[in-house]
Amino acid sequence: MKTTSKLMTGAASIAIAVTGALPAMAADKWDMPMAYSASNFHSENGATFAECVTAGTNGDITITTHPGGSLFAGADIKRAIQTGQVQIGERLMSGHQNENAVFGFDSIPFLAPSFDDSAKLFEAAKPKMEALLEEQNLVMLYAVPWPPQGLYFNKEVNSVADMNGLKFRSYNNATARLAELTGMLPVTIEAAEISQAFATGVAESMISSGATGYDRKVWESLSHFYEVDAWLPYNYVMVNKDVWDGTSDANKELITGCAGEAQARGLEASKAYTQFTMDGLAEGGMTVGPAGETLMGELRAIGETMTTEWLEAAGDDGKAIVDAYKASQ
Ligand code: PCA
Repeated sequence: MKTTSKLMTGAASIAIAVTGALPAMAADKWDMPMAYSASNFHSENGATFAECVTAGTNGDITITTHPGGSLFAGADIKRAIQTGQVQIGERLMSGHQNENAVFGFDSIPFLAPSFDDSAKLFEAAKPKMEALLEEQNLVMLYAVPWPPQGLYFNKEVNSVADMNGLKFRSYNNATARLAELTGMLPVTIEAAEISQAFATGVAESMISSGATGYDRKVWESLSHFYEVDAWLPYNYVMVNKDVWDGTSDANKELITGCAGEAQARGLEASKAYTQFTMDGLAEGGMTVGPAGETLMGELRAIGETMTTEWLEAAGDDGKAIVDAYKASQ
């Protein structure tokens, strides 16, 4: 708005002189829905990013975060940004796997089970992700992985047979498929809702990070966390492309700088939270440790099935991502 007023045409200046009306000088207000609780490290990171933008643009752009699914639930956040109901927001990237299998590149069991591997996989996938998002009127600003994914249960589990018939909370297509292949019953539940789901028995197990179990205090209902290191799914922050295109170059540069800092800070937080939150689960009373060899062997076989299925569903784009990742290793 400020730029527009400076560049105002002569005719507009005359109109103002005549009517006495001032051009709107109101700062841009961006609402940023986020699906995870305010205390989660992604949400804290997003709040710091928002402050960085608000302070750096001298209030030209004010970003207000809305964590915990309080403005839009996770599943609705991307559409809200695409359609301009909000300007910016954060979502689990693999949550879009039902639109296009390629979005699930980060939820392929055992393909990239460490922070280093997952960073390489993300770099391999990034150009395709950016192109896909642009087609959907979205611009990715930064992305941060969750800690490695492990299995939660309300009993000791040593093999896939022990999982048979359990109600399993899923958060994307890959987790629902994992449930099917292990004889469990998938039910999709947002992270913000899981404490209640476990307390009421709607779900009895899940795959997630130590961070999510810790945030949601799942030790109140669950007893075991098995480190499996299946994959590290990404959350990302995206902005509506029309909003982005309408942002001044100076502000774009500032926001890109804040996003770069958020990406680096988020990665460090994710690493630090890996052990911190597993310790927290143990302090809460859970049995925490690596999955046994039998279970791991069975999960690896299921992982191969899921990899084959994903490559079929994701076609040439999926193959190009996996090839680029393998070449970077
Ligand atoms: N927490 C999120 C996604 C992955 C994770 O570690 C969740 O459980 O919804």
